[in-house]
Amino acid sequence: MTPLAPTQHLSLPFFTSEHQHLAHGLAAWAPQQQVDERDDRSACKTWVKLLGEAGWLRYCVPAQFGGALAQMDSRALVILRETLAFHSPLADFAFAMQGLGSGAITLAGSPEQQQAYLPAVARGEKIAAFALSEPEAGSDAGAMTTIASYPIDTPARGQNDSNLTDLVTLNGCKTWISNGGIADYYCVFAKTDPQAGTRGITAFIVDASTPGLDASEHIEVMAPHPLATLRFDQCRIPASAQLGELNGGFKLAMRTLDIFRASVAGAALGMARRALAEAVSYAQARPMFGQRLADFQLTQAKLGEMAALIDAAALLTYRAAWLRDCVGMETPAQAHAYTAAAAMAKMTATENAQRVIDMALQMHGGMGVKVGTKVESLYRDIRSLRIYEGATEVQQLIIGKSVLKSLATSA
Ligand code: COS
Repeated sequence: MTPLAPTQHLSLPFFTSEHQHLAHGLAAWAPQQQVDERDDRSACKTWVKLLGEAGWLRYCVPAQFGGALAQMDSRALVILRETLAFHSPLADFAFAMQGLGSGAITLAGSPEQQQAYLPAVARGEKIAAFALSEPEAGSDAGAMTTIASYPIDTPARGQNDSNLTDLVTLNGCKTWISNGGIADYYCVFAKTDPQAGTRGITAFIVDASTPGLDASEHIEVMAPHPLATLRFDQCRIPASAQLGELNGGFKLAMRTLDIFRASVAGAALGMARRALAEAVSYAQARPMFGQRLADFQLTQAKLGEMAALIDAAALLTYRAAWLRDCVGMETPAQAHAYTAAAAMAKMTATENAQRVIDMALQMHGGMGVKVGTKVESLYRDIRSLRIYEGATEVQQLIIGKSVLKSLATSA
């Protein structure tokens, strides 16, 4: 029987009664869904449809465009991802990518772009994707080489809006793109001023059916989910597809990733909580040397360590989400505090979850490595979270820079 996602932590002062209501509703809904996940692409589409129909995707966009809340709420995102990941990491993936793939439109889209994409994302009718990484530009996102060229003499959007039908041409390659191949559109980041480094990148919305875009190269990974390489070959889009300011794409990508960083920590937390639940139930049932596995002090010590690792990650995760929701990011000091807190949460929650899941697997003995057991799949599911949306090493860098900056300021 599937265990219920724990909800005791919702009494912490980070959360309101609305968050509690959301968590209880989702914790009851999630185990009732039966999705055959053997084909990750069709399963992901099914999850998007189910999540859309049940209204959970409405937390990915603001109320003005069909969302559940006036503004995106980090604590709600954390609760949603934690609870979904507890039940199905693929359901969490489907949810998260709707948010990440629409986040830049929420932050910087024109009213027309927001109206054209966000309500459909919230209903699960359009599948979204975020295309930043390239074969030689992962952590170093600014090193991307995909080029977006405006015809000579054609102003970019915002400079002269009468030229919105002029075409921008994309050439290059994006890889590790989640939802690649099943998405209806991609938020693509490309160089518009190749000499200007991170200040020469612009975002564009590219519909999946655009000629010159090939998303057919599926990448197989250890925890299957839709992932592809995108190739742009003379791919022409209207200038009206420009998302946000010309050459403002790098900051837009960073701001989008910032919103979801705390929620990646939430997903890791959900997987770690599930591993602990599996370990406890196995230890209580498994007879060994005339008693139960749970009666051994060695088992109790491990369970204690797992619980503490989870709580440490949870507190950092909820703090980061609370900072964004309740303190805000209006001033540079606030934005700086949140960015560092989100990086700490993402790093700690994903690293701790990997340790917790490994301990749970070890406790299961041979059963832990048997394909099809929950801890075996969690062991594969958690691994990529330490890499994507800013690897642990990138989070260390962000935190380190922040420490230097704060100490220099206070000295
Ligand atoms: N919000 C807003 N602006 C930000 C920002 C943030 N979170 N982080 C950086 N910026 C701004 C900086 O303020 C700087 O602005 P100016 O040009 O006005 O000075 C600009 O962006 C460049 O910042 P920086 O010099 O720190 O850029 P780096 O190239 O050194 O990159 C890291 C820093 C490594 C932190 C960044 O590239 C990063 O986060 N990489 C990970 C990318 C990632 O997550 N990849 C996975 C893809 S999605 S699965």
